[in-house]
Amino acid sequence: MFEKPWREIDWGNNAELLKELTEYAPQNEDVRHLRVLVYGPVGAGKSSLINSMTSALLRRMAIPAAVNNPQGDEGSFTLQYKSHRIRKGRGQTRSYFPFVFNDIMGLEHDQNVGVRADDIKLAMMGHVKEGYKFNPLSPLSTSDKYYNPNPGPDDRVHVLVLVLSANCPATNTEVIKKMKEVRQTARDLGIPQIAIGTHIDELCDEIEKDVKNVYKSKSLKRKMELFSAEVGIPLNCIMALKNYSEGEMKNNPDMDTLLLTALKHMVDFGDDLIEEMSCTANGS
Ligand SMILES: Nc1nc2c(ncn2[C@@H]2O[C@H](COP(=O)(O)OP(=O)(O)O)[C@@H](O)[C@H]2O)c(=O)[nH]1
Ligand SMILES: [Mg+2]
Repeated sequence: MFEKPWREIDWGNNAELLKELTEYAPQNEDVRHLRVLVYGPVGAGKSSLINSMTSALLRRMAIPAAVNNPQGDEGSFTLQYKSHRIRKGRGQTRSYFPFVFNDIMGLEHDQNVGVRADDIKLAMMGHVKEGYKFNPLSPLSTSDKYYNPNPGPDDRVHVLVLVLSANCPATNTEVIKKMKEVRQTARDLGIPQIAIGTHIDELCDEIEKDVKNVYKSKSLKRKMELFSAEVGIPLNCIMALKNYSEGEMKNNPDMDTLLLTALKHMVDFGDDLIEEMSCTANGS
């Protein structure tokens, strides 16, 4: 453990983060919601991340929007393109947060399993319609009814989030190759990128005892540096957090701080792209 954390986190300031996230709205009126595309290997914690950020925002355990059911036929292997929204308020005042999450299993070393890199590209560009079931063996064709030929500004992806487990051995070279391809595409499309390291509690006992130790752990820092080198995402765009998994009944404020901080980064990054899009549209 380092004596001092190598990254400063504003613990105990959830109210401010919640306020900023609750008040957020895209300034571009053509964009109803900011779209976050979450990808990564199966089991990394993508569905859990969406559920955990929902819990952190609502300050209560929420019925999972992205159900993770390893036994069920849906389960982690679902290849359907589906947007997850987060409900804000209840009854008469019911509305949704202006961000949506899409979750795809994109990084399997077995090329017969995961979503294809060319399909991830189509999703980033907004060409994939809700409900499409990805086929690992063939890309979505332009004649398919799930192909959207004219994506609107909120069909496209505004921020790309790579989820990796910190508790995994070195990443497979095929997977790294595919990640690089996806990352390159995102860069060409001007889509900002963030990486999230999950399962940090399983990597380090001190983090398991207290998540506030996250940026004091030497093993986690090494792991994040390794991620950064492997996937080519700068260290300052990689965040670590612990997801809620089975067992928790109540929010943990420190876990929420990490979740909300990560969500705030996603929204800030995505909003940069939305701003840029409106400048381009206005010709300025
Ligand atoms: N200990 C721990 N378990 C996690 C964490 N994130 C996810 N999990 C568990 O890892 C398993 C896979 O998570 P899931 O969200 O389904 O991964 P996905 O396939 O990427 O959607 C589930 O049993 C989760 O409860 C985490 O941060 N810590
Ligand atoms: Mg999942």
